[in-house]
Amino acid sequence: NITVTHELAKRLMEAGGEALSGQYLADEFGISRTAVWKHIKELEEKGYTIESIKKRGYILKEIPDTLEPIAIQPLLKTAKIGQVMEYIDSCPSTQILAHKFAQEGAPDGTVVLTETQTAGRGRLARKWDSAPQKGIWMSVILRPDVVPQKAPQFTLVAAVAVVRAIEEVTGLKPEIKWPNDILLNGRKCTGILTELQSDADGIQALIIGIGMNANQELEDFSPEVRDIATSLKMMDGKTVDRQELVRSLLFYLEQYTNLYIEQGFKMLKIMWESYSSTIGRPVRARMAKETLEGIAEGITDEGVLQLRTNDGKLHGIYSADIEM
Ligand code: BT5
Repeated sequence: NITVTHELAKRLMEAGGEALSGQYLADEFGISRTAVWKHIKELEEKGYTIESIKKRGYILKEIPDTLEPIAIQPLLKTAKIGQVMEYIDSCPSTQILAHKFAQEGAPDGTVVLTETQTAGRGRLARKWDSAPQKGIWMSVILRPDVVPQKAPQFTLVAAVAVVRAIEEVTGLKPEIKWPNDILLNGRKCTGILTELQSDADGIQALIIGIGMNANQELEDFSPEVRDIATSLKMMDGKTVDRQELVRSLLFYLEQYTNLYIEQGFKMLKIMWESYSSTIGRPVRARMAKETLEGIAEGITDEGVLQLRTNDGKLHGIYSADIEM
């Protein structure tokens, strides 16, 4: 059954290249050595490369490049986020799926992952380009006990988590463009979309969508975004381990959402500002009804952008597209 295969993959991954004997595994799971062998075959059919050495046992050599839970969860360092993981090869949008799962009662911390989206979306119904197997297209369901007005701050908290994960896994140094873009060399490598399910009792669920360009080449992007987008691989020429990236991202997302819920935005604001490419710079903020130009002076404790126009007036910007 699936849980034994899952557990076996976990043991092999944790063994970190050491051999585990068939007898040891059989004893651990209370099954026969033949049954262990069958589960090994099942993993091989999924694309795992497992070496079996006479008298010593099984060594995991390679894991397929997939975002299936079985490849991610064993080494996941979180208590909550990602403990439940929904995976689907292809879907219109993980946001749509996550909304549905949330309505059906999916627990706090449920993660939805896919290899490609046919109708990936950004803010204001804009399209999100989601090349198959090249990125991380993910939605996280959170059920924090906070008022709906705080929802936009989760975008900023998630942005800090994204930057930390990219730094940790690749060594690259991304910047945050308020409110939801992560940039490398001025090009967008990640977008964040926070949506809300709420009623009279408050927030039922927050759906945090994260789209991260990992291993695309320029030609993997649609012509519309080729001039503005980049991937981690395009920055340093290295194929990034998407599984490690997801684990790191979920780890920091848990750390920082906990910090936010326990202590508010104060600490995170300091981190956010240190990664920001917006603050202290002249910017143009395009909003639904007007466009303002001025200096982005900072963000408030609520995450509202403070923009000072040339006439000296300070404006609080809640939502806009920023041009620099
Ligand atoms: C965003 O919107 O940046 C939020 C993107 C969220 C995507 C994730 S993927 C998993 C989850 N499921 C979904 O369906 N969505 C979430 P916004 O700030 O509105 O930016 C959208 C704009 O970014 C588009 O109009 C394009 O100009 C540009 N764009 C589209 N795809 C891109 C890509 N892959 N990389 C960089 N830029 C892109």
